[in-house]
Amino acid sequence: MVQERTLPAFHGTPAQITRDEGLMLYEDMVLGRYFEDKCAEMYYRGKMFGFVHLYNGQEAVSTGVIKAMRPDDYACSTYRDHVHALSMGVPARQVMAELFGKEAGCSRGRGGSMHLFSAEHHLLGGFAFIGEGIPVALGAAFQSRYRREAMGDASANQVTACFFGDGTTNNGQFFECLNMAALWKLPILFVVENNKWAIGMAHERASSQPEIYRKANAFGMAGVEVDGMDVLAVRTVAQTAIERARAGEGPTLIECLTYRFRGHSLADPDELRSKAEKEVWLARDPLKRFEAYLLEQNLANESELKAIRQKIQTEIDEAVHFAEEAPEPTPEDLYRYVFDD
Ligand SMILES: Cc1ncc(C[n+]2csc(CCOP(=O)(O)OP(=O)(O)O)c2C)c(N)n1
Ligand SMILES: [Mg+2]
Repeated sequence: MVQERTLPAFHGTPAQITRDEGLMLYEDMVLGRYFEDKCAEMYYRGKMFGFVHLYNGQEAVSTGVIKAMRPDDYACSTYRDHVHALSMGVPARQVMAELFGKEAGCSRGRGGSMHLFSAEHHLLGGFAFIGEGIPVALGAAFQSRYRREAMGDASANQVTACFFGDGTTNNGQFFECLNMAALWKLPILFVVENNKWAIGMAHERASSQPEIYRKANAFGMAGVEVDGMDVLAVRTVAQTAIERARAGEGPTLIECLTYRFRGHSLADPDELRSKAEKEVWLARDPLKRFEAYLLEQNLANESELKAIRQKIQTEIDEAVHFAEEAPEPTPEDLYRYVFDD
């Protein structure tokens, strides 16, 4: 048996969430999972081009953090961005159309899988370069504080969630931005999705201190590790961090221990990770665990959960149909959106 850094199973109590909250969280996780499964299918059928990085296995992080935020809060993603976009409320059809390179996509078909963006849904972008989103998120958090305190706009109390991977925490931008965020007490959550691997590099081989949350300490920042396969555990930690950020008490570094169920991208044969390791983590599937919790706690019954799954499947089939039918960008528009009109 491989030794894995996991946290004890989270024992939620019925009072912890309401039935409506439970169903909302479940629906968001099913949406993320089914959307990605459909992407794999479409990619292998030659409908999408370039690199496509899926989020299967990590759903509890996106749902746990983003669904604890307000709709006017901000999120910044990486190239593994489809599910963050969906949790932020970007319609599945707009995300799918973007992956198909269509004008109706959330980035007008110019971005593709790694560059989802929606001003309307406060999604600050997916970024192909690792760590590139961290200073962008820092800027979003800075403008909230600046508008509120320097410009007297009392409504400017938005919080920003910045997602990135374990490998990315060895990049300079991570350290620079943590320093500034702590110094200026910015309303930001640095959410590390520690899935143990950076393409084919094992986290322990690349990091002098593999317990990433401890790095917060160097900046006088709150740091916490959480079971990233447990949506309620993530949600609880996120709620505390969001409250702290909104109250002007500064940032939090949240390390979510999670795992990706597929290769790094759909072009990766995924031959480096051991079968034993994969089995340990597959047994902790966040969607299955939460489903069992909802049933055990009598927050939902099997037929209600099935109805949600069917509803989401229909939504995704419809998104594919929409993306297939949507027009291609026209050649005359090749230089549009390159510079601000
Ligand atoms: C600045 C930069 N350097 C290198 C790369 C190549 N690269 C793409 S993904 C990746 C690994 C990132 O791993 P991690 O941060 O753990 O995220 P994960 O893929 O596990 O979600 C690297 C090094 C890149 N995209 N950008
Ligand atoms: Mg990783």
